Amino acid sequence: MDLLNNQASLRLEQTWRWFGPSDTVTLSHIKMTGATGIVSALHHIPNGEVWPVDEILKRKKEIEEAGLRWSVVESVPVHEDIKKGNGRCQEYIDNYKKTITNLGNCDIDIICYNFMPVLDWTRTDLDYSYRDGSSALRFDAVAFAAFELFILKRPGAIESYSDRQRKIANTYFLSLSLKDKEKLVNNIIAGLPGAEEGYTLKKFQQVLDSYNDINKDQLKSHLFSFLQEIIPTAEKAGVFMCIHPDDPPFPILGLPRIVCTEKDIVEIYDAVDSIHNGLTFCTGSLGVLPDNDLVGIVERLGSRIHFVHLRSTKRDDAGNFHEANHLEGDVDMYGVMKSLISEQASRLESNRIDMRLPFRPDHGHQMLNDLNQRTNPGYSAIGRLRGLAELRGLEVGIRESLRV
Ligand code: DNO
Repeated sequence: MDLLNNQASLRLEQTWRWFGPSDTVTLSHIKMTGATGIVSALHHIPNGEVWPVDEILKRKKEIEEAGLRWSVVESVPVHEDIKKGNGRCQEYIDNYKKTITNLGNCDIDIICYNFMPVLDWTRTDLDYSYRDGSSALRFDAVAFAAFELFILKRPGAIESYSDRQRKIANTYFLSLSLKDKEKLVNNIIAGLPGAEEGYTLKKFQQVLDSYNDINKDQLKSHLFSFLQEIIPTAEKAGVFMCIHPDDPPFPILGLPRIVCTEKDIVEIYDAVDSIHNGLTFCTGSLGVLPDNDLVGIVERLGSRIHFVHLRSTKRDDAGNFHEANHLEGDVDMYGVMKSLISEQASRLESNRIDMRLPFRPDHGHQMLNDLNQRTNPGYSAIGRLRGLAELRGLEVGIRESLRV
């Protein structure tokens, strides 16, 4: 059976993140990858403001004219006031609801978001030399410690480290040139692609300070109040909300983290028991914690997964990790893919509206001609294309062997 060309056969929807008209990987490039869905956001709209219908439709038309579908919004960012439950929190929640309604009215029905304080995803090294000559993203615990202890000089950072860790970080710090230090600061606080905020060092510490009185339980209760407000709106609009896990999935910079484990996800599901309150299943983020049973998470919580990020990470015992090739590293991609296929099959059986279950190849190494291009870290064309091709092959292979 020609699964690739058989329109009737069920497949996970293959999507690709596009950062809008300024992205050097264009819609016509994406078309050639075989992806059919676009994952995008209106990055030009300031965080907290309503996304107007005409702006949404303009972007949608551009995507459709390229023969693609705007499949998922990643992300409608959550304003810091909502996470902190202060300032103009209510106004921003009301705006968020309007954006959900507007997107629903434009037939865009999956919204990914995160609830990480201050920073979206965090890495220390954006051009780690991978063993095959490509360049990868990496989180180095010593470099991170050096940043907060000796560059940012965060009050309270000292308590987060043992004497030994501080000594190692200090030796590392002393080995850095001025240029290396600037690069490290930039990698951490200037905002990785998709993050809507970038900071100067001084501003960064002020923003961290604004979380001084917010512990894990408070942050959680702010998320739950947010969900209680927005999920009824999402239900009415026919929109599936899906929270992205914290990346990395452990506390950094003294900030609380609340979306790291299966238990966290269960609590979020329970906070508002609705299919519209779901998860972006990111294997790369969750996979950094060895206790996270990725296949089990899909088996147990899969019915509320609305969007999937597939990538693999490789961790060591010292708290470092780097991004591996999609079928290597610590993630059991075969097992994950198999459980996603079976989740999709059960949606087909019950004729669920959210049957397409979009995934995207998340991040990718910079390789071949990527190395000569200016691309968003993690989002080069060829590295992701390799990931997509491998994942697509894996899916077809599993379906063929299971005959599903
Ligand atoms: C990183 C991305 C994140 C993600 C947001 C979702 O590559 O996975 O930036 O988009 O955290 O809100």
